[in-house]
Amino acid sequence: MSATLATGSDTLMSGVRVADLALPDQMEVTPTGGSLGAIVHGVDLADDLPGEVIGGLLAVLDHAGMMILRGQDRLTPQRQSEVTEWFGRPFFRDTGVDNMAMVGRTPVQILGSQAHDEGDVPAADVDSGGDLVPHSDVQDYQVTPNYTILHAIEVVPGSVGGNTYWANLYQAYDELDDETKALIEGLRWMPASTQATAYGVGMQSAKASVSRDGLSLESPVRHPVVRTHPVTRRKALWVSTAFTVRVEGVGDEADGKRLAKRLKTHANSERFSYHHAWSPHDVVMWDNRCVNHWREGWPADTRRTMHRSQAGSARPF
Ligand SMILES: O=C(O)CCC(=O)C(=O)O
Ligand SMILES: [Fe+2]
Repeated sequence: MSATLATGSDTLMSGVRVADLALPDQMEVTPTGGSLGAIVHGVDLADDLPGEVIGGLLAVLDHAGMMILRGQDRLTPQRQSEVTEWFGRPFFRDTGVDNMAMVGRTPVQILGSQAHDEGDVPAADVDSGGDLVPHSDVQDYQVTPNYTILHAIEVVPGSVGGNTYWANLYQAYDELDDETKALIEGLRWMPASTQATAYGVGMQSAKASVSRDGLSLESPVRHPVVRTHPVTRRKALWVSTAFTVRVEGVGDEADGKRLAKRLKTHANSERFSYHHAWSPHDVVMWDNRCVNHWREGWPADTRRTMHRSQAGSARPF
């Protein structure tokens, strides 16, 4: 299989070499050697970091698609929310049917199947602990978050589950045949509605809205099948298993669903993916504009807690 876009010893997912980013000496950046991502050493996010280090982190993430910083045990939720703001305005779901649980009053979300034991969080508004299929975040919205940040607080051994996977969607696009590239150029897809998405994952506020208004499946949102990244200007095959219902502009609805299915199957090919087995206080950041992610569930009697934040947003093009 073509490995032209996989990361090499000095090459990031976008094709840019780490050396060409002219990073400050303090930062040590190692591409994972897999299909995307880089590991960053020498940066403690809790420190008062100089601007060139923060700028370096932003540059690495834009070119690596995903970035791992280990051992961030001094990162408080408050500091995570400040770090998140380096990447743009914090992003929150806000339609009223899709509330997510927060860490107390700090604007950082909590993902963890046990969170409802610990306070005033409605049980159904927290993570179910189940498998999540490949997606890019919040594709039920027209304006979607650029970046997601997870800080692992409690983890389960990778052997019992809870591993997270990411996929390189530039590579997925590049490996399409020319005929398919020509077919999908300029096409758009319709995602699952926010109400259906929130209802599907069991959020209380969505249940109330569905019992009042019924379940509306059609969404006004349309996204490009081929998304261009604003920094690297590379093309990504931007479809997801969780959200992409049908492609429009190719025959009837059944044809649109068939094409969506074919593209999703391709985007989910194992060779595009990289997986991470979590340790406590790993921080992983990813770029929703060019990678998909998914994760394995974990046993109900074990605890896994993530602090999650998102920043920056744009209308995909
Ligand atoms: O729990 C995880 O590892 C990832 C969950 C997820 O899809 C997300 O945080 O956007
Ligand atoms: Fe996600």
